[in-house]
Amino acid sequence: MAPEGRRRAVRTPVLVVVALLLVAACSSSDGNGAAGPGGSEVIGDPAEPVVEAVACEPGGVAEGGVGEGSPPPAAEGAPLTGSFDAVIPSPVRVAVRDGWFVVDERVLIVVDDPASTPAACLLRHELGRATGLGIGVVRRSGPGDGPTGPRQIRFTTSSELGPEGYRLTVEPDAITVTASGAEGSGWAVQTLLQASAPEVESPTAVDRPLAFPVGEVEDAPRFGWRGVMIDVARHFFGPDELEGVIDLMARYKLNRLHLHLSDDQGWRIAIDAYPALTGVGAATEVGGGTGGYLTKDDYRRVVDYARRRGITVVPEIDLPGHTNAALVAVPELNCDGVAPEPYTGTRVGFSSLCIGKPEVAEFVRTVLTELAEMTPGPYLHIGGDESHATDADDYDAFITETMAVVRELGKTPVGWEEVGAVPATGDRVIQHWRDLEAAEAAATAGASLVLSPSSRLYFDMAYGPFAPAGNDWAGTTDTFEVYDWDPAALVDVPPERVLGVEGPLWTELIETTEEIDQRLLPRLPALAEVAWTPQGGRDWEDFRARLALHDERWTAAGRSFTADPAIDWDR
Ligand code: TNX
Repeated sequence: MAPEGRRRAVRTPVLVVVALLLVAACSSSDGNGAAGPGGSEVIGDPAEPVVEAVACEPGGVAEGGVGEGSPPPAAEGAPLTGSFDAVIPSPVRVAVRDGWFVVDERVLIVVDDPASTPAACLLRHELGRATGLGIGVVRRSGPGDGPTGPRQIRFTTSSELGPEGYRLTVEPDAITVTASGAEGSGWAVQTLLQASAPEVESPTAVDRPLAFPVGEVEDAPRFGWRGVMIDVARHFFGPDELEGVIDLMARYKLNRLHLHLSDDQGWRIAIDAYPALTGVGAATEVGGGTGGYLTKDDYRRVVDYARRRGITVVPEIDLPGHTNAALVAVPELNCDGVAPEPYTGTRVGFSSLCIGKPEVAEFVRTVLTELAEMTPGPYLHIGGDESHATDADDYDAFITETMAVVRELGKTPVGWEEVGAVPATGDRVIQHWRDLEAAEAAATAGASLVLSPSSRLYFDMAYGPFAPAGNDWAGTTDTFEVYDWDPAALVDVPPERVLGVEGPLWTELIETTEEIDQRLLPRLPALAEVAWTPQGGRDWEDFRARLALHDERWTAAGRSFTADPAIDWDR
């Protein structure tokens, strides 16, 4: 959706120029690129295109006061450049040529289709942060080419490119992004940013101009589900930390953020009908810390921040096990009506809602209804893992009923692989983590699969002797192990049953953003290439060489990472 914005529309060439000047003026005064108060439309020659200044939404991709306060620094000297050669995930086709497109104060972003506006605003925002420039964004419609002149970055759409696909053409004086829709436009922006110098990641303006290399990229993903899961229940992480993870996911074209919002140790999402869930159930976490939770506004903020970067949030309420925090907060969910003690250890499989009690059915329906209301994405994850304290027949009945509730709410149910063993019909997504046969049986019975094999993709596992911190029940997992496998060869099911892959980060042992970054970097880019690049286009040696150039980017962004010795970081 195009952002709501104040716009000024014009229909003559002279007024086009006026509009562009307005954009420039407003960019430097309010730091946000907003045109002045609008609504006045000037009717001119109908053969001319309409050009409207786009006000990128505050609080989203344009937050942070791009170009605010002091004028942009004098960006002088030789431009800082990058290359298409080190892009991760590896694009389907790259043609590198000589030359550069320099980002300077003359650059104008032109959007032909409102679907590309979020991508255009994201580019403006990212370049504004690193350069201090308040780059204008305008939207063109009607006949003709719109604004003429050099230094344009133009977004167009074409139905010829597949889902999420894009073509990116960089020339010394113009950049063209052609995409099938909003997602592809956004991924083209990420490719551009990665092809720029590491300084593009700087939180503040750098004093040399940035430049994009000349060349052409054509690209589309292998899988539609390219996920990361963050467990905010074992240790709580709030909107700022989650936005940091989203930034990282977006750079590497990952598009599903699975939020594990409840577990034995804490309940992390506000539900109006049960204030005690957060009033009581959020006050604990592993190790005895103070916990925390997302208000509904926090959650919406995270969902929106992700959406502007092409990422769908998949919220999970883990049911009917992993529910000690809910049982503490809402005593009637227990068979005997007595709340258990809060739990701050790391055991699993000991808690269960009291299946069959009307209060439990009402609780589940109410919680999922409130969650669905604030979730624009099509999925609700109902957990279903390790319900060892639930009777087997009760489990089947509960899961069948809960999947029906999710569908009534207009969403597709997602569950861990244990859910796949429940005889069921209808759309459902099963997340494999340990038992391949269970996942294959679920797919044979009609489910779609997301593959999170714990021995390869569990980011809570230690890397190896060089970085021993972490869980180890699934073995250690270094970057090579994350990278070197084919999801289609893992499971014996028709290829269309595999939606994609996801790397879960369980947080029993993780307390800080530094630790999150160390667990995700460099394994997250390896996951991203597994998810995006066709199998035939992937090669460990080639990936290793490209990855070795990314540590400068993480450092420029202020992030920690794990120096896996398989990578020649000093090259
Ligand atoms: C298993 S994977 C779990 C989680 C733990 C994780 C630790 C899964 C569906 N359940 O509850 O946090 O192991 O690695």
